[in-house]
Amino acid sequence: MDIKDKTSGGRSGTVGSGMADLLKLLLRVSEKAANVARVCRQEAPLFALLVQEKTGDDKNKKFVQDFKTLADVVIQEVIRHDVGAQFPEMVDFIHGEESNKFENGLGESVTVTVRATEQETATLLASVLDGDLTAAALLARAIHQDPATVDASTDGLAVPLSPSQFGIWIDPIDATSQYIQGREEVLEEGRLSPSGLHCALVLIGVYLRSTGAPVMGVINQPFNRKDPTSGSWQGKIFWGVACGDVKMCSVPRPRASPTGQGPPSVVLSSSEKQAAKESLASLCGPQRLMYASGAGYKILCVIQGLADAYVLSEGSTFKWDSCAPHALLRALGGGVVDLARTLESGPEAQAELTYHQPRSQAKGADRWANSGGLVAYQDSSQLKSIIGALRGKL
Ligand code: 2IP
Ligand code: CA
Repeated sequence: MDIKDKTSGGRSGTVGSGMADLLKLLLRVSEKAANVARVCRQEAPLFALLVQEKTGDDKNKKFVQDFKTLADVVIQEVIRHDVGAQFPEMVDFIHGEESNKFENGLGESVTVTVRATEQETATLLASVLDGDLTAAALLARAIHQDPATVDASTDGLAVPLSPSQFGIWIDPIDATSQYIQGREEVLEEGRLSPSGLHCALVLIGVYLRSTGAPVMGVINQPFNRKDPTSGSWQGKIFWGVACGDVKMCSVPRPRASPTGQGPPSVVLSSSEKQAAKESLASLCGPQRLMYASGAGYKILCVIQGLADAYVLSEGSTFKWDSCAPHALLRALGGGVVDLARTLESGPEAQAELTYHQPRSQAKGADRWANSGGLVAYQDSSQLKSIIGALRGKL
C-alpha cells in the first residue's frame, strides 16, 4: 500500500532517517498485529478460545484464564519485539496496556515473549493453552509471518531527533468488547458507524520523552471492509507525524463545514454522564450528538471529520488509548486536551494531554489514566464553544 505524503500545513523539512525508519517499522508491525487480530477471529481453534467463557468448574486449571488478553499480550509483544530489535535504544520505553506475565489456574507463571523461531514461540504458547498445539501453531505462524509490504513514502521530511528520544504507547486491540462481539458493519463513506468490528483498532503512539508530546501515531483498523469475493477482511492504516515544524498525515484535513462555524457535531461514549449529554445536546442540537464504541475509534472519527469533537468527562481512558490518534490530530492542526484542566483554565491554556509522566498518587494502570477526561478536536474555535457549554455543568 503506497501512502502518499500529505503535508497538511507547516513547513516541510525531511524526517531524519531514524524517524522515517521508525514510521515504516511501525506501519509494518501494525500490519503484523492486525494479522494476529484477524487470525484470532478467522481460525476456528483460536476463535473458539477467544469467545469461550471459562467459568466455574469447566474452567480448565492449566488454561490461561483469559484468551482475549493472551491475544492482546501477543500483539503487544510482537510490537515490542520488532521495535526493540531495530531500535534497541527504545526497548525500555515501549509501554502497553497489558503485562506479558501469565499465571494459569495451577499458579504456574509463564512470560509470553516472541522467541527466535516460530516453533519455539508455538511451544511457549502451548504452555498457556493447555497443550492446544493447533491453536498455538496458528498463533505462532501469524506472529512470525512478515506482513504484506506497507509502504509510506516519507521523502522530503526531516525531524532532527533520534528514536532514543522517544517512547511508545501500545494499545494492542482497542474496543475489546467490539472485537469479541464481532458485529460486521459495512462502512458508509463519510458516515460514523457506532459499533462493530471496525471500532477495534491497533494503536501505536510515539511521544517525546522530554516533553510527553505525541509526535507520531499509527492506527491500524484490521476490520475495515470485507472482500465480497474471498470473504476475508481488509484492513486500513492511518498515520501521522507532528514534530516541530513537521506535520504530515495520511488523512487529508477535513474540509471546513460549508456553512461556516455552525454548532459542532460531537461523539460520546454511550456511558457518558447525563449532565454532559444534556449540556452538549443543547449546544449541538440532538441530531449532531452521536455515540460510538472505542475511545481510539471516536478520536479516529474526529480525525476523519465524521465528528467535530469527542468529549469524555470521565477518566476512563488511558495513555495507550489516546497517544496514537492524538498525534494524528496534532498533525492536522487539532489536538486532545485534558477536559478538567481546560474547564479550569480555559481553552487558551492548551492543556494538551502528555504521555511521559505517571499520576503520582495512583497505582497500576490508573497511573496512566487520562483522569481529567478529554476533548479531541480539530478546530480550536469548536473546542472553545464546547468548553463554554460544559463549564459549571459537570
Ligand atoms: C477501552 C475501549 C472502550 C472505551 C474505554 C477504553 O479500551 O476503548 O471502548 O469505552 O474507555 O479504555 P467506550 O467504548 O465507552 O468509549 P479497551 O477496549 O482497550 O479496554
Ligand atoms: Ca483501549
